[in-house]
Amino acid sequence: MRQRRTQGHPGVGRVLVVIPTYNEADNLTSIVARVHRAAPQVEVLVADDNSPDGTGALADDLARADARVHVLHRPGKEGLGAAYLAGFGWARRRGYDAVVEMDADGSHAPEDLPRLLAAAVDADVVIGSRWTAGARVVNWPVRRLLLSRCGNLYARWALGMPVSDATGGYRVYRRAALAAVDLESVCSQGYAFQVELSRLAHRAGLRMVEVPITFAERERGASKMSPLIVVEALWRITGWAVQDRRAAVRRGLHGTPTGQVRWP
Ligand SMILES: Nc1nc2c(ncn2[C@@H]2O[C@H](COP(=O)(O)OP(=O)(O)OP(=O)(O)O)[C@@H](O)[C@H]2O)c(=O)[nH]1
Ligand SMILES: [Mg+2]
Repeated sequence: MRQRRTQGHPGVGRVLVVIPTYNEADNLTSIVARVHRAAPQVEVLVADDNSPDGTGALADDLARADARVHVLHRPGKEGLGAAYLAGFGWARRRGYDAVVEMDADGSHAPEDLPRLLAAAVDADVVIGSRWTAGARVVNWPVRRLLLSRCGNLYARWALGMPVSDATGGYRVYRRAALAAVDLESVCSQGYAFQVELSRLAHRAGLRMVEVPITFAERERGASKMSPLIVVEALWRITGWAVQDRRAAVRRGLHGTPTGQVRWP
């Protein structure tokens, strides 16, 4: 029997889990089933970039069987950031109270979702963190561990944000959080996309909370991580850091704030 839509998550309201996909046919069915086992009341939006492996058609099958599943078909591969922005817009137009970011590859355990949503009751942004006490990273090679750890230390130092895992992509944004940041100004794609949203949220004065997660290396399908994504993140973080320092100097000279965030 086709599942019906739900009434929402207690204390948070209607929740949409946005899952961006590119060639995730081996993972999609299981991740969506795990989401609904862990949190039956949430809805899922698969944002597929016309995956050549048929992930989009598979998502349509899942949506036909379950009214809690939706599909956003995009014409071609444009990167994680663009897929999430399209998903956020879709959620805002339909009045969801919170949006969750989750990878399709199983690295973000749906079983952690109830804890993230519980934290969202008193926060604007919840970050599932690999680098706070109680978190675990499973099966990652040392070079990936080092890259993530060093990248996050650099982002924290360069941007002055009290966030341990600014590159992490397992998050909850309450509706107020998405309204408070200027999503149209966001231009980055990979890891930098998560850092950029963290920075905008921090600058908007939003309540950000980190919850430890168990992060596992993907078991099926191919990673879309590339050296370009790392270079983009380093480049952009350094650019924002320079921008922030220049703005601080100008404030010192003229005594006027120069924030980039558009306030609601
Ligand atoms: N729609 C869409 N989804 C994407 C794109 N690139 C990556 N994704 C999805 O974004 C999620 C994260 O991508 P991964 O390939 O796992 O990248 P990653 O997690 O940074 O890298 P690994 O740790 O190596 O897995 C997955 O669900 C991908 O299918 C894209 O261009 N468009
Ligand atoms: Mg991954």
